[in-house]
Amino acid sequence: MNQNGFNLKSSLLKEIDFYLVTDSGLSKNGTLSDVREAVESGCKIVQYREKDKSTKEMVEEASEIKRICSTRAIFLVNDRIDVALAVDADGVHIGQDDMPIETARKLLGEDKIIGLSVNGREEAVLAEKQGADYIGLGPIFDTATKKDAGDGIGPLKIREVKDAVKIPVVAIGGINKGNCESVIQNGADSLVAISAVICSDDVKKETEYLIDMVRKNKKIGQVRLLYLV
Ligand code: TZP
Ligand code: MG
Repeated sequence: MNQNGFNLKSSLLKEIDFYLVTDSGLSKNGTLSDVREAVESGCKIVQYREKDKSTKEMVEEASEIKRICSTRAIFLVNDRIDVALAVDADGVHIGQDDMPIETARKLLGEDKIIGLSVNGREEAVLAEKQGADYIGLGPIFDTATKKDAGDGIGPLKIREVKDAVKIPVVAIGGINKGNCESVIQNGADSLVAISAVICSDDVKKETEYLIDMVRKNKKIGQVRLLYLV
């Protein structure tokens, strides 16, 4: 529970649709503008991902993002536990080669959110066992945004992972308007689309489109389940 009485972990489970990840190197209008527009369009989770900035710059930018997210969106920091602690972010997103999750948990405490990147079922099951609050599964499709991401695993892998864990599964990597429906139809709780959103002319429009698409396809999935029962 944060100071506004907002239970972050339960809202993470219920409310995530489109998940914004920032990248100042790719952004057309700048990271702060991307965050502002996405949050105003209903995005409920933002991850600040910066690879080349100084720690000082990151702490300044992260405090501004935290202010924009306020009570409207969950705010996570990629990799940098120190930056997350410095600005009292809602949590972090870490990769397989970052700080071990148990150590991150000791530093951040039980109330903060920790997301872990995984590439398949085995890593997903381990992430859940180690206490991850959600997993980022990918790359689903080939992507040029993360040079060392490897080949796309394909949307069918989402179902396999989803069936193996209880925590939310966020799909990432090469997702765009043309392929996003298959991602949700295969069971992802949420999706990240970095370049498809922040390289576009209209971040608001892209965010709204993706949120609508996720909600619509989740509803269709629920109706299908009802008919199967
Ligand atoms: N992790 C796995 S793929 C990826 C990250 C950060 C990049 C996703 O970017 P895009 O532009 O949505 O393919
Ligand atoms: Mg990382």
